[in-house]
Amino acid sequence: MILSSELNVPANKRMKLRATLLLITLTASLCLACRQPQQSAPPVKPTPSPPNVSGPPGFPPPVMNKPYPGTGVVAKVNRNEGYVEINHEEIKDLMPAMQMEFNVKDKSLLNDVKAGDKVNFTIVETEKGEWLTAIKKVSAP
Ligand SMILES: [Cu+2]
Repeated sequence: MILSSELNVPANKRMKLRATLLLITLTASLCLACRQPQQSAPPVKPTPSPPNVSGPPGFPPPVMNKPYPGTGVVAKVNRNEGYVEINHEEIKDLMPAMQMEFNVKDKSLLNDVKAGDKVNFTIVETEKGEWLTAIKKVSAP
């Protein structure tokens, strides 16, 4: 048996040799490890980043330029800025019940409604935003 110290190799080279052997051993065992059948949890599906036009949770993405009918009670009318705040019921396939402001396509739509009125209205989604395109008083408070 030949000991490494008996070889005519300088001490620093022997160290390098040992380090190399260690590296090879480590690499080999790592390779074996990665060939083992995977027992770990199933791969996690990548979560796609939500598109800008996704609907609220539980609702499909809004269909552009499709009229969505809604019902609610007017909370506030702002004719100068052209919006109306409505406490609305669920708008089917668009959003759950909530109180929110809608910009109106035409400010004159707000001429005949005031806070407290129960209304039917129409919402249209466009690439540039959400518009209230029609509003009709059903009953006054
Ligand atoms: Cu809403």
